[in-house]
Amino acid sequence: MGANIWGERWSSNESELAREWMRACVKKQSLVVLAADRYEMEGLNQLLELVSPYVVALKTHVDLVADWTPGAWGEFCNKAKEAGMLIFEDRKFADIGKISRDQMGGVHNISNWGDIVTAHLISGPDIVDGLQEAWSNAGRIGGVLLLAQMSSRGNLLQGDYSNKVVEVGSAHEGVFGFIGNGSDAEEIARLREKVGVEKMIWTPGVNLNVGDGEMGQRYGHPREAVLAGSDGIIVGSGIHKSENPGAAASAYAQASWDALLERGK
Ligand code: S5P
Repeated sequence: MGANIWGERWSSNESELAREWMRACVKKQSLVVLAADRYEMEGLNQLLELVSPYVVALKTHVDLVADWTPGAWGEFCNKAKEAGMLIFEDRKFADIGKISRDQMGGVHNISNWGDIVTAHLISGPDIVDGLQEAWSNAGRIGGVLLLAQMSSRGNLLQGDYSNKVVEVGSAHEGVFGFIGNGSDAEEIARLREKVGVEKMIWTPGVNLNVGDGEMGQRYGHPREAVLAGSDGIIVGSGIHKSENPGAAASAYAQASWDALLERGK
């Protein structure tokens, strides 16, 4: 399943996680990654119930949850997995390899439940090895999304730095893909050209209402992002702040899926 829709992206891809992502997208006819930025377990659980059929990956900021406990979190993650979602902790690791590895443990024990994490490459490539070692020690597989671009105004992930992230990340098996700037289709298209067909590009900064968001956030349209090369649209407030999160998630799923079909690979 997936060959007709993802084309070469599917047929030439050997990454287990990438294939799992592509397969799950086809099953749900959606490229939606939900940024579940709610700050209490009750709100998170409610949100999950409303949006499950339309969401393919659940993006968390575990340290935002005020009433977090290992038990409540474990149940929440299990529900998401049962509903066919990958779990993506957007931790934006940036430290040296061994510390990043150990930060996958600690209080939140991310390596036990996270399938994907974000990292900056600012400290060098060992960060990817460190994160992979943590998954390996936990007996699990996982993938790193490197920040190659960002959606926020004035960010420094540009030019040579951005290119270097793609160069190093593309050659590393532990890298699932890259974060691109969903608010700017031209930037995504340039990123896709450098990334090639193998690695994923997931894009935050998308909203059906394009324009400026809170505190320097910027939004582009999900359709434009996918047509330009995004494989996963990361949507936060467009869904969790909507009066009807289920209907909103369905609309984002439809927009992303239609755009993927239009893109043709
Ligand atoms: O460049 C980035 C990278 C990320 S991962 N810009 C972002 O906004 N994000 C994340 O995407 C951010 O941490 C938040 O959880 C989500 C966007 O949320 P929204 O409410 O603006 O859609």
